[in-house]
Amino acid sequence: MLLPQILGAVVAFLVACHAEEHCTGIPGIPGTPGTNGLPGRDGRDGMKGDPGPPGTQGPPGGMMGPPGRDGLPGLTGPKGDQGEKGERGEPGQRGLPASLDTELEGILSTLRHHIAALEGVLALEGTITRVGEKMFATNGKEVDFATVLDVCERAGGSVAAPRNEEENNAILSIVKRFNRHAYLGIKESPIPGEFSYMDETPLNYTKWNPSEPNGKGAEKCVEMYTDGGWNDKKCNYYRLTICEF
Ligand code: MAN
Ligand code: CA
Repeated sequence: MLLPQILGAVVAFLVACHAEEHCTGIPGIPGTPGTNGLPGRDGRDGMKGDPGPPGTQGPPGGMMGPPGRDGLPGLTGPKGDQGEKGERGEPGQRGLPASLDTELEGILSTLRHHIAALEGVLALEGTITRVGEKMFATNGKEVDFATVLDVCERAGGSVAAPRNEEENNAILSIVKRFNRHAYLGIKESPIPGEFSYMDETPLNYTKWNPSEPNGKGAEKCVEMYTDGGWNDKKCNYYRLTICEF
């Protein structure tokens, strides 16, 4: 109770007491105020506030990782096509004439000697014979004409074709040595009875046996008899292989 109120109460009491016969004692001084009570209940929710400022941007959803390491090398691929032939190189330096190069002369002399020795052995066996620039040779085998052609070409030569009497005799020496007929490098042209060399040039020498050629287109190859005479003959017989080089 505040001081003015307290004084009011005292005054009111004194006035009342003075009016009556019997006065009761003076009321005591009001006690001290009590302690505060417990906090009251929560009040009602306030009004909704304004929206806050936007937040900072977060990290992107699926970020790409760093590149991986290189893989192992692959298998070797197939060989490529052959390139085009290169241009011809510059000619080399001119050497000494063989006659002035003593070392080269020595080598040549040895080679000549060795070749002469080998030729001698083969001639002794009767498998080769030399006529001028030409050499005739046999392997001693009897085969059909197509095989003679093939064998001679593979050896780097061609089927023996006599261009004159001397060459005919050289081939004859091999025919006699093996006692076998041999096909010659001569064939019938599309005109029956007309014969040519394998390159189709006309014959410049012949040694037909009497009454040959008589095949009239049915005997397209030519064989040499053991007396050196020629006979037109079918190409599928087995005859001695003789090549020329
Ligand atoms: C066989 C064949 C012919 C040849 C005559 C010769 O018939 O060899 O090529 O002309 O004999 O009598
Ligand atoms: Ca004939």
